Amino acid sequence: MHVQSKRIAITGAAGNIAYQAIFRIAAGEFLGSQQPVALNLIDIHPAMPSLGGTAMELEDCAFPLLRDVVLSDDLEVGFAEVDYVFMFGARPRGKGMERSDLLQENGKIFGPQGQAINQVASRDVRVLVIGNPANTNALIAAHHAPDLEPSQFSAMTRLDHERARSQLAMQTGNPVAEVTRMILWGNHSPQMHPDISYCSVAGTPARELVEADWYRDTFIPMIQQRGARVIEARGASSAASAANAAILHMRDWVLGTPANDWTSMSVWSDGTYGVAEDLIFSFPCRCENSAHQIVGDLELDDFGRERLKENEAELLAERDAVRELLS
Ligand code: NAX
Repeated sequence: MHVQSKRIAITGAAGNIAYQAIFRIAAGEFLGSQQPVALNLIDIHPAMPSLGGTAMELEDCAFPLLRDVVLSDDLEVGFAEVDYVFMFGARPRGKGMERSDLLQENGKIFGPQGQAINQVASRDVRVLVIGNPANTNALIAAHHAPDLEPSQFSAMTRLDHERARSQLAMQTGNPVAEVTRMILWGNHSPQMHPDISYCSVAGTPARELVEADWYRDTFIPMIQQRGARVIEARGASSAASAANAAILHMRDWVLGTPANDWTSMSVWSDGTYGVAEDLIFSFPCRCENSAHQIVGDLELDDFGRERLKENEAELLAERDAVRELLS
């Protein structure tokens, strides 16, 4: 039986995270071993020679599922009829650059990209923004795609979610596969809130397995600062783990979250948990057939509610800083 290829766009394709993601996607780790794929690799003009090298390596892998590779610095070519988009491309924070400058500079990238996706991508496209500040970049892209639903855009907090699962597994001496129902709330920033209130470890509530002090004073800051610790150690930011999380995020969104578990995704807020609408905010989500649903019926304690408010305030301030870039 002939199976039609799915076309996947990857921005920032000449960058570090993309280099860790592209080969895994071409090997079938995103859509499975029966689904042929075509890759549209997008970057800025000066990166095209380097991208040519990546294309040669893809040929040299002779991946059975890989049917086509397009390289482009033209958004209308790059996003034409794509089914899925991984947006890694972004400007790094330069020396002396304030967070507000970074928001502005990257906002200018994500507006035109959202517009091009709106014009030429598949009407069922699913978009994941990884480039920082990821949540607000995703909001800008969604605002520039009025013919699509805001729910077709998301930002990545999955790396933070997996970091939290892994540290809890190590602290309790369990295999990480036994850690379910972790929640990562809010913004992909040091303000993010990793929440173990509903987490289960090998069937036991996590709260019964760890001290409250360890959770608040050690675990939460460790997850919030993990990206910075990786940069200190490697001299470069997380790449393989970020690529892994991006593939997990998209795979669960499209193919579904496991039964009896959920994941954390930054998605358009519809007011659930009292979070202001029109923000891209990380919530616990269940997915099925490329649709996500926010798990909206969890009780929050005062501590959790305060952390959500802090994250909401930070994202509202980010939105205000790019107000003129939102159409
Ligand atoms: P790199 O600097 O290695 O790569 C970025 C790539 O984007 C470069 O090839 C650059 O030419 C390209 N680019 C710049 N402007 C572009 C445009 N207008 N269109 C297309 N491509 C463009 O960064 P890398 O280490 O790959 O990180 C990519 C992004 O992920 C960064 O913004 C980084 O901060 C962010 N991260 C987000 C994480 C998350 O959990 N959400 C974690 C990892 C990472 O820090």
